[in-house]
Amino acid sequence: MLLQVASNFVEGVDKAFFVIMGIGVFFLVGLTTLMLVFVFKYNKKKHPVALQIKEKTYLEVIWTVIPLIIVGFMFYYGYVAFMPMREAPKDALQITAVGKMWEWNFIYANGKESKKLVVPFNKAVNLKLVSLDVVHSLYIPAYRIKEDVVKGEPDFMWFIPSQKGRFDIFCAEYCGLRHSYMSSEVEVIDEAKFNLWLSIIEKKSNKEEFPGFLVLKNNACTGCHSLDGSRLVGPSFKGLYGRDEVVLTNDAERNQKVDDAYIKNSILNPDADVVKGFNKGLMKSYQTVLKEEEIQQIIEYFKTPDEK
Ligand SMILES: [Cu+2]
Repeated sequence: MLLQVASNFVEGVDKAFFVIMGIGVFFLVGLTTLMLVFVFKYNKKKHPVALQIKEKTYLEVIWTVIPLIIVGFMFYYGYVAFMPMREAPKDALQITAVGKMWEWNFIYANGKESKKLVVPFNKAVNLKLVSLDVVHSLYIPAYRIKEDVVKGEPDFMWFIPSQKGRFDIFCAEYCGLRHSYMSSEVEVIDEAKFNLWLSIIEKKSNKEEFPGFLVLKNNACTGCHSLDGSRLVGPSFKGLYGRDEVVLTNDAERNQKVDDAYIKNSILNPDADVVKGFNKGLMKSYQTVLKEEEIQQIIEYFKTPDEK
């Protein structure tokens, strides 16, 4: 088999695709050939006077009815493949897929969260699609399914994985600076193995239990500021509190120790003191987004030392 059949939707979508492509190729070749034949057969040397044909009703009927039948064919195959996608079985495994700038998070019924989508082999899975910010699109090419994820408008997509293994997940709707990094994967495993995996809920580290950490996560701060020291759009949060930074204030370089006042000011006026080596104008002010209490929680979170 040329193509892997990794989900229950592969056959229908591929059939519609090849029917439409087949018709397209047929007309590309047919019309091109016919044009060349006509150029040769009816050129000016052989036919100096053009023949005018007027009002041939049967011709008009033919070139209306035949294309109608052809597009009817295309519609039929598309419809037959598409309709089952909108009817999820009632007993499907429910998982919430949360998209935010710029990562996917999969939340299971027992509260388990995972960055990759782990599902049992040959069981129907229903993903509830939720966005926390802009429009994303969950796309699993191997399964031939893709659905927009829009904030405030929860949607769903479902599938039955018919092959074990790992398959790519992409975000297929341009959603900002790190859109191209917004990928994940589906991992299809045996049901017994899946149940074991599902039952193990990793304990969060103490630091992640701070309310400030939730504030940072829910506002997608960690999309631009890493927690592990790696460089993203803005400076990393790792070891932030007490660090000496070289900042640019009104284009003048100066040293700044990261303290309460500096953190607060950087949240409210991000462009006031920009850390050297990073760009101005990329972060919005959180003046109207965060409450004073939440800013204090963030500062408390930064104050706690990193665990080893
Ligand atoms: Cu996205």
